[in-house]
Amino acid sequence: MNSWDLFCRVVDNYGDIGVCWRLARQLAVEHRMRVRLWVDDLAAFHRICPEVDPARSDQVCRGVTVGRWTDPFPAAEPADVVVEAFACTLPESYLQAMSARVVKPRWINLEYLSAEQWVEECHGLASPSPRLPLTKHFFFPGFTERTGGVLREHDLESRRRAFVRDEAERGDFWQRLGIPLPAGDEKRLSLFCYRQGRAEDLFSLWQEQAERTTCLVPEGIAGPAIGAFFGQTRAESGRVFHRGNLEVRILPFLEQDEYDRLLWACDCNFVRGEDSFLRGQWAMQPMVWQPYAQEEGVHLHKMEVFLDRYCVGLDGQAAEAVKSLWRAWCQGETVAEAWPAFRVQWGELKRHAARWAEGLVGVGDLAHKLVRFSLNRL
Ligand code: TRH
Repeated sequence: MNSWDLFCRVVDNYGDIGVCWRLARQLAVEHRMRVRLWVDDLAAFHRICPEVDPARSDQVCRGVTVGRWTDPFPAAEPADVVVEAFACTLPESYLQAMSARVVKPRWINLEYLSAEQWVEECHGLASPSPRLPLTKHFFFPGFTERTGGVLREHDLESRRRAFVRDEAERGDFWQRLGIPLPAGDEKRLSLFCYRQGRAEDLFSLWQEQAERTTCLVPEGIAGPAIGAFFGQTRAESGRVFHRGNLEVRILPFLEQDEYDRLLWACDCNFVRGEDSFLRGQWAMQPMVWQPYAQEEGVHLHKMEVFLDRYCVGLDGQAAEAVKSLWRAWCQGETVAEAWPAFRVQWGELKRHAARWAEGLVGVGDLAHKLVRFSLNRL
């Protein structure tokens, strides 16, 4: 079970490729697997990994072979283990090649991360193909030991700890971004969100706060709010806007490991979707999550079940502050009241974030569990 093919379709945004790229790297580096990652949109991939050349159909990047997923699909010998990320539907010619193998490949569908209870029951279920001699297994990431766990590189926490303890390393980081070191009472926040969040409310509160606030926004995010609040139509990377005690800086989209450092370096992080959401948890700072919007408010339910888990052990007021802010932020309601209550709780929320992350280690690393699953369970 040494060769792996991972298939990723970039639906929209960066979560699909973000998760697949982390997993591919982990399988190659930590588990010494031969990994091929098939991606249909190399331009999106290039934004989180600038080493990937969108013009090349076949390349090796950090130990992973990256192939362009074209239609028709190129002739390729199937790997021992085939991971279909997020039900992306394998190319027919590749499925036929899998069927033709004497020893059939392990075929695993990697699902989205969810805190819902049913995930435990569905994790590992088999689905025999009605027309081919192949069986697909469902692998569900999740927040309990009985799920597929969450992605966590073995050295993640040691790298994070070294970074937060080493002033010089943090200084180098800010310098690379072209941002001065934080001043005495300044607070830094990263803001990665969808359109429904009322960022202009936050800007309005932060400009009036006694402390200085620097808000770091990836290029292309919160554009309308920035435009409306600062009266600017251009918000490309490198621009800096001021009003009152608030400074908003537009960052280029960062390489994935550099984005992790941003989360470690900020006092509070607004995260979204799946991958930044998890990285926000490993950063051990107060965070605000916006799930990816789904029909009929399914995402709001997912947020509530996560909140139920996340708030265990938080004192009543702090838990209420988290819930109120996340709910308002996700539903596009004003955060004018919820923000100050949340800000007051930062000390408690930071301690809690560390406890939460320590507990999360116990659910197991997804890449490790996936390797075991491919060997034992099928
Ligand atoms: O981009 P997203 O909104 O992705 C979403 C979700 O994953 C959602 O579940 C999925 O259904 C949908 O896509 C199709 O948010 P997410 O999951 O946080 O992914 C962003 C990725 O981009 C993550 O790997 C972190 C990375 N990133 C960088 O590498 N550099 C950056 O500067 C930023 C802001 C993000």
